[in-house]
Amino acid sequence: MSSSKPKIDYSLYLVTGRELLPPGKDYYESLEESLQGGVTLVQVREKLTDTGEFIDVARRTKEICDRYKVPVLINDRIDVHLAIGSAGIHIGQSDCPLPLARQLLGPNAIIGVSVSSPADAKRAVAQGADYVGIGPVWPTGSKDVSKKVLLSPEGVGAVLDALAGTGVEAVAIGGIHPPNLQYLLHASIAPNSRNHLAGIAIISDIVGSRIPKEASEGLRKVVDSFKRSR
Ligand code: TZP
Ligand code: MG
Repeated sequence: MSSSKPKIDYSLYLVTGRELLPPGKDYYESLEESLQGGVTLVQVREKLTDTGEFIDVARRTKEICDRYKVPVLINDRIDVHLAIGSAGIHIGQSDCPLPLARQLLGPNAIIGVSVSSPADAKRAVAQGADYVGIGPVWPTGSKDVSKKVLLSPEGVGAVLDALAGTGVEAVAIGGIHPPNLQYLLHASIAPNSRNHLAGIAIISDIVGSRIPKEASEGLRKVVDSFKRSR
């Protein structure tokens, strides 16, 4: 087991969601194709109530990702993270509080937090988050965001300003697809600090694709060219 914190490439962060697979498409096949297309980080976010089943899915997911040297994070479930030895977890605002998660997992686990405002982001930084997921940016079918404020790229930029100089990286999430990606990356550059996104987190554009390799390649190309230009 590694004794130091892994360095994470947040460029193309795949969040899983098996219910969005096209009919007949196998979850593991889709995952592997997306890794071939350039996914750099994977979060297992499955709506499984059976813990044994969740552990099986997470373990197999990690076995596949290990072959591509891509780290795996587990949504919310500290027990599943510990069971499979993943790189860390991702928590929402009403999941296990970050200070407790850090205490339980130790300094070397990656802990990411969902944030939707500059205040959320500042709190996450103060409490030791490794990265934040900023969203929802736009409407999406993969999560009920009906009671959430949709941030738009300008709202993402305000959160990025709050992170400037902290060393905490950020991805955006929610309704991101090829036609709006370029706009998101440029329009979200923080107005006061020029801080920018480290990457994007995606469910449906990749998981919902019949050809996840191509979907991932397309997104990755845009992110890479944006990051090269900064
Ligand atoms: N958190 C905010 S929006 C969202 C999550 C998990 C879903 C994003 O999925 P998609 O399909 O990429 O819009
Ligand atoms: Mg959660």
